[in-house]
Amino acid sequence: MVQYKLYYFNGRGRAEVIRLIFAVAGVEYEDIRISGEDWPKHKASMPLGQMPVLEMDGMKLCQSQAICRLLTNKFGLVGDSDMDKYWCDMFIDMLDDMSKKFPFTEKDEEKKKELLKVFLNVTTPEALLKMEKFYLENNNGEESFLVGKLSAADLVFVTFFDFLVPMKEDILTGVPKLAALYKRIREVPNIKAWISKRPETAF
Ligand SMILES: N[C@@H](CCC(=O)N[C@@H](CS)C(=O)NCC(=O)O)C(=O)O
Repeated sequence: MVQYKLYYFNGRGRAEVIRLIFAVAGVEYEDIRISGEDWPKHKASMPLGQMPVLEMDGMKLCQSQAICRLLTNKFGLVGDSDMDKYWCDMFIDMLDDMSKKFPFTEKDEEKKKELLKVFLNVTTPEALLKMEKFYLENNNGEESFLVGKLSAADLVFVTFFDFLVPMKEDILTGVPKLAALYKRIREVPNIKAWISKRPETAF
């Protein structure tokens, strides 16, 4: 059996999709959380001096999205047909575009507040309308997961909105089908179990 160790800070951040993949697949791993204080001691031992890092039978792998693709391919969470795989990647790219617009790096607090307002009230709701349209077209109007069966796209979606919903509770109100999808993903038994036991962290 492959031995997995996941190294990250004590937060969901860029590691949470990886944790959800393990939860859905029912695969054991060591969830190693390094404090900010201890990080300088570990930095040099990480391939790119950053985390998350997944250690697989002693081999340290970096870059969260590449790790996710490796695991979702391995555990069958990418959709069955070539077109489902395309849609899975396409939804992930859409979510990636949305998340890149979050003002993470803005240092000026006032400016950040303004940018965040636009992000939560304009930019993201507009992108969500397009996403909901694709979701319904792709599933012939059926209310299933983003590409029919549960896939990496759903895990990226739920992780992103677990981050945004506490900032704006009704962010999904304008897209009722995606709001229902968000709830449906969180009700998947292995996901629900992980969410209920994962450490409470700010982000
Ligand atoms: N593209 C990388 C980015 C990794 C990254 O920026 N990691 C941050 C935490 S989210 C980090 O390790 N920061 C500490 C440092 O750079 O010293 C990925 O997705 O894995």
